[in-house]
Amino acid sequence: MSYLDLDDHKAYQKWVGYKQSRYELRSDSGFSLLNAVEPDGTIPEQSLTNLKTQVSDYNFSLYKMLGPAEDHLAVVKKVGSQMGLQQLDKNLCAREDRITRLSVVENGRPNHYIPYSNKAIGWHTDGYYNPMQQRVQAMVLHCEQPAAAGGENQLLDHEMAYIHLRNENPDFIRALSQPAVMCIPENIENGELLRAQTCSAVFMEEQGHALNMRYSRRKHNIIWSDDVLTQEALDCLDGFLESDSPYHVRYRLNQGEGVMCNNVLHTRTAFTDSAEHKRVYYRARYYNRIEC
Ligand SMILES: O=C(O)CCC(=O)C(=O)O
Ligand SMILES: [Fe+2]
Repeated sequence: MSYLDLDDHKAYQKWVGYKQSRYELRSDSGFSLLNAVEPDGTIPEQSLTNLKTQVSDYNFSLYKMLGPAEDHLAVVKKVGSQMGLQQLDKNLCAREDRITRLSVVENGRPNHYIPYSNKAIGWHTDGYYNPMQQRVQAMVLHCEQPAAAGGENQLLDHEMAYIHLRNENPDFIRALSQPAVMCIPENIENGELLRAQTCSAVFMEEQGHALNMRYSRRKHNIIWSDDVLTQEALDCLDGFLESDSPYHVRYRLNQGEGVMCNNVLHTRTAFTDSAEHKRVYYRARYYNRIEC
């Protein structure tokens, strides 16, 4: 039996109680929001324990490098692998090693994708358009350099969104667990098929014990089931995402800081670059989860 089983109220209530007790720890004075990483990307033992415990509790955790990195890309790779992340996603715009450098690109191919602009990005989980067999289950987002202004992220444990919806109406979970509730049309550029249409559920159970979420608040280019329940579930989810719940975390990454997560919901605000402060982030997406 699982807490994700809609008929198992006992397991569900126990899990909700557990999650809440873990969230209470975040306001303790000893709570470590930023966990140390060495400048070469090595994670000290105590830090690794903290990071893993936090990912197990909240599905995300933050780190901070103890000194300037020579090579941020190498750090991201190393940090990911110490968290047990190996299966990197291939992405249309990723460099050869499959980790994407995100910065404003004035000219060039990725120009029309929002991540490569200075625009805000709404609530989403990464790779919501990937084929099901290439589901993104974890990611690392790392700041090499913050913008001159703006570019803050919000993070929200997708399990808290699930709990909010299920408490409102368990049928919302049923609707959003339909295997084709969300369809992303194919991506064709200059007559070339870059990605076939993909349809999937929003909520799915992974390996019998973990929750994965595929979602984007973008209205453009997503076809949702048009039944009433799905629409109501989406309204309820939108309302929660736009609220200021105790589970929403707002944070602007400084140089050498990053987030590692089991693909939680996140956003970024718009930003302004200057000549000395051009925002550079790295984004690594993985097909496996951070297991603790
Ligand atoms: O630039 C950021 O802060 C986040 C980017 C992001 O969420 C994405 O590219 O999926
Ligand atoms: Fe993202």
